[in-house]
Amino acid sequence: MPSALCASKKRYRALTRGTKPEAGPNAPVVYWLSRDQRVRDNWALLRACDVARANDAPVVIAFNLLTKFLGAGARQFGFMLRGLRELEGAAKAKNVTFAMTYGDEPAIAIDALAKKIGAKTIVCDFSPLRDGLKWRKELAALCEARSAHCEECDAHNVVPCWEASDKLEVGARTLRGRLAKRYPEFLHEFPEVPDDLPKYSGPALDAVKWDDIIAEALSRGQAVPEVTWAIPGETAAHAVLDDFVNSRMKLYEKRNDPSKPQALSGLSPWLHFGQISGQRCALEAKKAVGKASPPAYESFFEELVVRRELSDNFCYYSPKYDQIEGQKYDWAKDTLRLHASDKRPYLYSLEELERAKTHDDLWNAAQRELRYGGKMHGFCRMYWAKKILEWTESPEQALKFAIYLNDTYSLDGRDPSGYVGCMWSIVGVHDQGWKEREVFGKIRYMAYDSTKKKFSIPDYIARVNALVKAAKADFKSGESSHAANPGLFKINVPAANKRKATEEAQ
Ligand code: FAD
Ligand code: FO1
Repeated sequence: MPSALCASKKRYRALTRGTKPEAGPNAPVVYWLSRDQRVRDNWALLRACDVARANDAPVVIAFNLLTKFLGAGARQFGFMLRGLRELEGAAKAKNVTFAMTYGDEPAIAIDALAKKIGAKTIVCDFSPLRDGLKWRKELAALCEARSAHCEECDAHNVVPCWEASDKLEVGARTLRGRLAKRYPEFLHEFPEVPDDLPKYSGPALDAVKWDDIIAEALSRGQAVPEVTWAIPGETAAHAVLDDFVNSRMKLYEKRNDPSKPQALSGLSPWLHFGQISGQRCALEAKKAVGKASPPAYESFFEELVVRRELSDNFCYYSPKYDQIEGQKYDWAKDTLRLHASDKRPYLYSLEELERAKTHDDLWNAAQRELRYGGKMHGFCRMYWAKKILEWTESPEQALKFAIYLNDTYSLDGRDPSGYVGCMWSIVGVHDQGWKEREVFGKIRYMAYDSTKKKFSIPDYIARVNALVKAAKADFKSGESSHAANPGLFKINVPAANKRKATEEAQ
């Protein structure tokens, strides 16, 4: 038997009871790909390959296309589908067939596909969000009913979420040490996907009509159009990582200055859709540490691994992760309740917020960056969410509005880090109590006057104005201009990966 590619058995676990992985030349292994949309550096795909290799079976990657997902529009569906189109080609190069199913009942669709092709083993990737958990549970029940085997493999986190901790962590302080103990076991290089797997030769699978499904998704979600600067897919993701670790990580200590956006990696859209592995980013950053400085690398690692994996921990162990009750600690819920009827200095409707019509030029710029650029600077996200608490009728309304705006406009929204970011800002999750004040109670406050001492607000506003102008021009022309990228970094990809060239090639 070949040695295992997914060497650690702790990365995956069975979702069905009383079954074991079975496969054969006429019984392919299905990898149901959802959160980790890549071929390289994907533990779930590697696990599927292990089961296949041990049984001389082919691997089929199945993706179920939803019609709606947490408010995503053309911006996010376009990014995802264009990335998947590239993935289909990368999978084919490894003898792995890509199949698409459709509709808002993914468990039923994936199980039907598995039955059709005679698959008795399905490997899923992992998500701590409630819909992802529900889908996988439903699929496991369907598999169990026909004695098929279903397992999940955490391909998103360095340390699998359930291995990192078996409980809700207080904060980064408590998770950091737990993760560090497990790096020797989990933070290592990835093997290649083998290219000698047998080719799938079962019942014919429908070819994916990419142009049609992309056109349909864009038309359905046209209220929030695509941002053309963000080149989707694995190749672009690696180009962003390469540019960051080799040329920009040295700036990372300036990450809290929104007028210097190149200091941030800009990786979150690709990480969110799993077009790149967080573990790959951590490995490459470590290799490039000599080009930056140890503190820059360490701060990046802290955000990329500790904070990101803390978000999964929160959503997994706090099922109400997007509601005030999701905060476990009474001090925060009590203080918000006590100040719920405090007079707000301003009150804005959702529409006023959405259209950036507040009295605050910094807040309006941040909202415009989100709306037109598809990604808000990390520092501004905290200020932006806290001001929504200050200017809406209640903490419940503030949280609802913040999550709605983030999920609707951000490429990286609908993500554990987004729910935790909003919960940190508005509900004090992973934070401590601060000096009590109106509206916020003991929740940490951020003031315009102190923020303006930290960076040049006029420089940030000027940059966002240029971004909005470029984004509007791109929208008309279909071009992809540098100034429209909120991170102002270059994405060095072959011409074929660029938007216009790709479409002309169709
Ligand atoms: P970098 O600073 O280069 O960080 C690299 C990676 O580390 C990020 O891509 C991300 O995966 C991770 N990371 C960085 N900061 C955090 C953090 N505070 N918590 C968890 N992971 C982090 N992040 C999202 O991915 N999606 C969201 O929808 C989202 N919404 C947010 C909303 C609010 C109100 C707040 C306060 C934060 C939110 N964040 C979100 C976290 C963070 O702001 C973004 O991850 C970051 O700005 C992404 O840009 P970057 O990749 O250039 O960041
Ligand atoms: N995952 C899917 O399996 N199918 C989809 O159609 C799909 C759409 C989608 C749109 C926006 C977005 O941000 C993510 C999307 N995802 C989709 C991925 C989804 O986040 C993951 O499947 C999560 O694991 C769900 O909890």
